[in-house]
Amino acid sequence: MTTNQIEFERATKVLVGGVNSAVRAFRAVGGTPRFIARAEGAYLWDVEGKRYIDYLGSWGPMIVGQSHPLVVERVREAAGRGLSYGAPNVMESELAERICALFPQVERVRFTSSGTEATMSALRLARGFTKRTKIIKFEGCYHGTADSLLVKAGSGALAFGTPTSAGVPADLAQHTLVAQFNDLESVAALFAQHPDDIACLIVEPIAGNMNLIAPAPGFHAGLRELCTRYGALLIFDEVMTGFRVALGGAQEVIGVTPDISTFGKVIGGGMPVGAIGGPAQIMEMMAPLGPVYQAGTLSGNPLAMAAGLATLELISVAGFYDRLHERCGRLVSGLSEAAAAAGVPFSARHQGGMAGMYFMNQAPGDFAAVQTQDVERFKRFYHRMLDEGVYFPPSAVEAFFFSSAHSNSDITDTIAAARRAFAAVAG
Ligand code: HOZ
Repeated sequence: MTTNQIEFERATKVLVGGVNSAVRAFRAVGGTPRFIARAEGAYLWDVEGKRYIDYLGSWGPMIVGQSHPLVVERVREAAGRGLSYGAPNVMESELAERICALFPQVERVRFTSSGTEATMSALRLARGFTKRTKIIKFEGCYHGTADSLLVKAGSGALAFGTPTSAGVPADLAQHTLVAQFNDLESVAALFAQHPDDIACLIVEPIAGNMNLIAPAPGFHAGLRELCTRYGALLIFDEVMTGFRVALGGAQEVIGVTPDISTFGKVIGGGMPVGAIGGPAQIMEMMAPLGPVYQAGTLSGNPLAMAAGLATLELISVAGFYDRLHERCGRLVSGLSEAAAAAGVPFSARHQGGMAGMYFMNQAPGDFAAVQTQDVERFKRFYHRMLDEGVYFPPSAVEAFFFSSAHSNSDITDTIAAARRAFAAVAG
């Protein structure tokens, strides 16, 4: 047995399925998960000492690469001043000021410890603010594991064939209305059916949990118009896209302003964090100013704030996102060319440092289309790439992530490995 296999067997005896987040168990690709011993720059090393080029990036946060010296230094300094206070610290205000400056409609921020907590609290806030019960989400969009949002969810839930989780009471699920991404008619029909009952519509503005699905032109403008017309709040879940596809998130790319935004991942620089942001009028419905209760012992944790501030400093340098987009584009084009050379039906696309690859000829535009890719071939490709020392997210319905730490030779090496892997899985 390999050391990874030994460690997985050990883990399965004490951790559910051997993991602490379902998608890590490799069920969607088969085989043994790699146990990571350390990470630096663009690389991960497993417990066997094998090095991988890291396109998982902890599912998004590691936009400046792993263990960036500035981030580590700031976290060390913060740790020296205490790990958690359960009382205010100045870094919370500093990070909130940065977010408010970058997102014009965000006047107030509430930090949480995870993206799940942020989206869950955003729903409660929207329901409290509008005094309505129902929400709209999209099939295949994933917003973490709050009960109301685990209905027709994407990501791990989708990969494992349980997009609607057991344990979500039907009484609650009935208030989650499900529309189709990039299909405004499906949204308009729900609003027409429930004109006075919909508190909010939550959407990943660039969907990243049914692989990466780009919004069709006018889709978000249409959502904005419908929400305004029916008095529902528009929530952009930017946990994945925020500070990842552009400094101002997907809303900067798309040019549509939501009522509430949720953030996570990059703003914690790899530490556990989430945030809700919006206009004061809405946000101040939250405790201690308003009746919507929201709280958390570790919210605004000093280490997470320090890591987030350092990461924001690094990504705010002029030209950062142009370079990230250009270099990620080079990788994506190289993958497409490698697939074409081997005659493998394949497509790929990217925005900033977030990308999608699809084992089908044309990049999909909706949930139904992404289901038609050749998942079996993806699985074989996935393992070939792992053998080659390239670590992509272990599922055909996940996006992958590029960082400023990836060098030209990382890109070249990845494309060369892909050429061999595509050749092996052609036919
Ligand atoms: N948002 C990530 C998947 N797309 C979360 C990863 C996880 O579930 O661990």
